[in-house]
Amino acid sequence: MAYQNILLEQKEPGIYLLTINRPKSLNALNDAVLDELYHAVGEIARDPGARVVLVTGSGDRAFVAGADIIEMQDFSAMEAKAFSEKALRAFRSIESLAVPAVALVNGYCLGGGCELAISCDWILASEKAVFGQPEVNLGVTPGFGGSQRLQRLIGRGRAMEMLMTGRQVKADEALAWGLVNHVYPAAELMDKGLEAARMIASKGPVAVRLTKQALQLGQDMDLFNACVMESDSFALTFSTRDQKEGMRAFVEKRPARFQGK
Ligand code: DAK
Repeated sequence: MAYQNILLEQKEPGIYLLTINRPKSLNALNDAVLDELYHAVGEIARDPGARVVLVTGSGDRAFVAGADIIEMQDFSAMEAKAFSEKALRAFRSIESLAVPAVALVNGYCLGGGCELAISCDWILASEKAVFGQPEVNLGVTPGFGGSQRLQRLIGRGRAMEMLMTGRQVKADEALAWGLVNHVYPAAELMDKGLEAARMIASKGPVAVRLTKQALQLGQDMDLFNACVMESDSFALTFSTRDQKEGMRAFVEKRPARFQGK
């Protein structure tokens, strides 16, 4: 598929960069972007050599400044529902992607943009990043999972505050709240993202995938069953060549050469 609104590139073997590319609209998410995003994530999912995807926004002003208000303004309730479901499908595909997804937030990260970022596995931010859920300013609720994912990520009180006030949360506060993992000068964000991606790509690929799966599946399970599920993943890794190689390399005091098998 030829994309009009996103860029999908493989920066290095196994390392994908997915860029929302509507800089004139501060990368606002419209119907077409959501379709392309879903399709692109499917492409990555079908690549057995994929190791990690970095998700970012084009230009130096915004990650994504929300759902496209121009497109949404005249929606009927049923059109709004279809739009919301399209976003939920795309974001769920990132969340359930076997390999890790890391958001590189390079500017405004509002509404649907914040909902996209928190569908990734973690967030690296530039000092210019600004987070917010300003839906209440527009007379609507979040529609792309924000009210649910945000409270699971940063706790109920902080999520309530962001969602009830629409207040913009700057990078340093987002760091203190655990919304982002690290904050970097804007010029360093991409390099730091690639550094993290290389680190992930150098690890046992099956182990990385199963670890993501364990965290994703386990978060809504009771602790006992979640630990049983983790134990099964652990056991499964012992059927891989990577486990043999990883442990042999440790014993032989050399770097492991993983094959993802
Ligand atoms: N949609 C469409 N265009 C946008 C946009 C957006 N979200 N954000 C910015 N733009 C466009 C602006 O219209 C402007 O276009 P031109 O006028 O140049 O043609 C261009 O991007 C540059 O923006 P500004 O001129 O406004 O730039 P400033 O630096 O002055 O301000 C800003 C930057 C990010 C503070 C400002 O643009 C802003 O407040 N943007 C809107 C932020 C926002 O409210 N985002 C949407 C949040 S709501 C649902 C329920 C809810 C939702 C979806 C579905 N269902 C139940 C179905 C809601 C989701 C949301 O995301």
